Amino acid sequence: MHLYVYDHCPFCVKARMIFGLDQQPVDASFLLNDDEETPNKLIGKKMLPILVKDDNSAMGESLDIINYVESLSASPRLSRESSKDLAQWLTDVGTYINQLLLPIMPTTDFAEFSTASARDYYSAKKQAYIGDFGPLRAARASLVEKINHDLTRLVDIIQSPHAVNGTLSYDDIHLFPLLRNLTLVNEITWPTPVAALRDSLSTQSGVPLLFDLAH
Ligand SMILES: N[C@@H](CCC(=O)N[C@@H](CS)C(=O)NCC(=O)O)C(=O)O
Repeated sequence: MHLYVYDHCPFCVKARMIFGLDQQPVDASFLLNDDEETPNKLIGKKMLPILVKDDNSAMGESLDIINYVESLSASPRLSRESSKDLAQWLTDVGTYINQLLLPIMPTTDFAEFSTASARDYYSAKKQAYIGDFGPLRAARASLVEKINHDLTRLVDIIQSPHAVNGTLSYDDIHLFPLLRNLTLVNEITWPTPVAALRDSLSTQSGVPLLFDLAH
């Protein structure tokens, strides 16, 4: 199987996680962000992640990919138990976190942004819906303050250092990509239980954190 991803993309991280958690081998490659042809050919739209299965059929949508990989496993890893408090927390953080993270992405040394045209493509597309990156970058300190506060609220929601609800669930799949992308931001203050969960989910899934690329 082959998985096409962008390294910055939270949905792609969800898909990458399940291969590690289920110990299912997969080849993965990072497409340039302005490569429209490859995804269009595979699934008829410009969206990653995309899984090309062993029979050469292609599948989009991170949750469909996760469910497919789980269906191949003799012992699926993910409980469907979900936490209302975590869902609310993710909704709250979702109201502003892209304002912090999106402007950071194209200035980070990700494979998908290794050409100027790929970086420009991303910046133009994202600014068209989120607004100019300039003012958002200027608001970085206040956005960091907000997420640092919200990370302290997350502590009470975490049940175990190895899984947000105590046993691995779809909630871990929803939470980890955000924690991973926050490792790009040097000024984040990590409460110990949040850092422990972040590190454990990285180890369990085999998806590395991004501290080396932080700025
Ligand atoms: N519902 C999709 C969403 C995937 C998605 O939004 N992917 C983004 C990257 S984070 C994408 O490919 N957007 C098109 C683009 O970047 O041009 C899923 O869960 O897989």
